[in-house]
Amino acid sequence: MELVGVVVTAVWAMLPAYVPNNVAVLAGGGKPIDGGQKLGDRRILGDGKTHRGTVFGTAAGVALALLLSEIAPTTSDLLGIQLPTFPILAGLGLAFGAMLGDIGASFLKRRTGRERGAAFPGLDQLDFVVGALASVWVLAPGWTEGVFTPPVLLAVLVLTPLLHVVTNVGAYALGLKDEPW
Ligand code: CTP
Ligand code: K
Ligand code: MG
Repeated sequence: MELVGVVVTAVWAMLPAYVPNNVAVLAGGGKPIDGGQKLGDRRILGDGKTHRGTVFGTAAGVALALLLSEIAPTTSDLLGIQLPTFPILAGLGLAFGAMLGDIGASFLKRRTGRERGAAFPGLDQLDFVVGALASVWVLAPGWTEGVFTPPVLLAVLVLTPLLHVVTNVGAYALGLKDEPW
């Protein structure tokens, strides 16, 4: 596959994992997942991880996966690149996995003494990628191995931090997010 094909496939395949965290920012609020509980003298996760954000974020990612599956044949013809469709377990793995990765990162942030909203460079940009890839590999291993070939995987690892920085600075500039990370 040519470079353009690899890059387009990488972004396409990761879209259901990119959307959940951004939707959670818009939909978040209400009861925190950790119920306000602490581990030692710090919150388990903090007020930034809510049931509502997680449910709406996951649902948005799954919905996008279904939509992409619908338009995959037409888009593939248009671009001359064979784009994958998403079995339901693949969509769920990518979307919920992205949320899980972000939740796991908050757990680590609290354990390392970082308050809600504090930056953790590196972790902030890759937590959801690791969560999404690990989850989709567990839920849909055959699909994952077929789509995330070594070049596509490399493109994901290079492009995602860049896309993450751009989206979050954008959301901050628009006043949607409290911090630009
Ligand atoms: N959000 C949510 N539920 C999630 C993830 C995010 O409700 N599972 C919402 C919260 O309103 C959160 C906002 O999206 O404040 C921004 O997400 P994020 O930057 O991940 O959370 P932070 O508030 O920065 O908290 P943390 O330090 O734990 O990452
Ligand atoms: K985060
Ligand atoms: Mg944050």
